[in-house]
Amino acid sequence: MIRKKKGNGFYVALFLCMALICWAFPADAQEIGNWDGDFINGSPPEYFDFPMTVSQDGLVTLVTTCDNTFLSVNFNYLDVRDQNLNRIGSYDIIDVSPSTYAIPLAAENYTVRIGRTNDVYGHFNIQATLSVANAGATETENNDVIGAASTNVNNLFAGAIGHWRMKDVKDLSDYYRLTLSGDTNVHFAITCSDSLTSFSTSLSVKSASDVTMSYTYLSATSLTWDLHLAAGTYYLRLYTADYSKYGGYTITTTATAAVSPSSETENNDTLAAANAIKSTQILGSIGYYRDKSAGGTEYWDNSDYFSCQVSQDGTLSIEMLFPSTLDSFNNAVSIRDSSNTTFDFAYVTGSPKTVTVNNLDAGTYYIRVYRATGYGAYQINVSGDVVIPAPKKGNLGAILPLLICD
Ligand SMILES: [Ca+2]
Ligand SMILES: [Ca+2]
Ligand SMILES: [Ca+2]
Repeated sequence: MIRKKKGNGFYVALFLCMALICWAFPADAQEIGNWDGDFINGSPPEYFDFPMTVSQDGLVTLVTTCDNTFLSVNFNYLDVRDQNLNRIGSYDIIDVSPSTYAIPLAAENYTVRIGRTNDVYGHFNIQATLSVANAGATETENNDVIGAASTNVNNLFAGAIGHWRMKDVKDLSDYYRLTLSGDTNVHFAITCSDSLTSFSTSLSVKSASDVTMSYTYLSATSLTWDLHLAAGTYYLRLYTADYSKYGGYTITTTATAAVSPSSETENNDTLAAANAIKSTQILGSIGYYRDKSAGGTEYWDNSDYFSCQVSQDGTLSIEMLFPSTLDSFNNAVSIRDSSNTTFDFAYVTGSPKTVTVNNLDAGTYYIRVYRATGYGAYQINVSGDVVIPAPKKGNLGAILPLLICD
């Protein structure tokens, strides 16, 4: 028989078929143990131990098949033991064959013990299978406390909680670090196992000092969560307070800068900390949530101050453009003097909004954006008799003397 050499097309097709099969039929539970033994009527041993390695967090199912002479409602048991041979959680009574027992276990080494306490006897077989909680897990255990938080590429936070590690010890808490370089609209898309959904399972955003700033519940297998966070380092914590809950979860993060480039250097919340404008166009953002423990007195960015120089008998005019998320009679933009007295203001409603003050003495004046509700980016176009300082010499300044020497 003449065999034709298969072209690349064949392998591409084969790969596509395999990919389709894998997609259509997710990896089944994998066998991690298959053990046999015989209890002898009236003679030892009274139990058998089988080592079992769990490679990833998941649900381990133990199916025991045995002779009728071993069946009992009182005199036999099957359990999983930890590294100290202490029983973890509950156990199975084998009163029917086959008998099924499932227990969520973390990645560890365990011992499966089958035993008897009376003269039940006969042959048994135990099959152990592992159904991995999250094949795409990105967490690095042990991440139970804030100091051990994982940092993940692209802020993809995927893991599992609720699995036993040893007697009386479960993985109930996973921490992740999230660092933002500026005001950011953060969108979390969360999926989790049905066995984990609960109003006792929470996802919280925490400050660097481990104080909960906001939280949501994993009350459904798919949900979204939107936060508006200021620059800083935050921590995400997955936690379940319900011992019956376990499973995998995946959180994908979409982080969108509120404004880029920003004209602001926070914290600019007071007149004394005003940002001197470097251009007649100001780009800023307000209403973003902060980690108060990292400095500042308020959780929210509620005030932005900018300063500018106006020439003698001058006019200062500002035009503010803003999105609907900031549009409110609770928010205002104003022009102020150096004693923080308001000359004129406008509510942040119906973008764009203009404020103009005339006949100013030469000096420094201030623009204040104040927000009580909402969040978002804004643009302020400054006009009138405003003196913008020449930009500071950067690298050019360092190069110039060399040119002169030449
Ligand atoms: Ca975990
Ligand atoms: Ca701001
Ligand atoms: Ca501010």
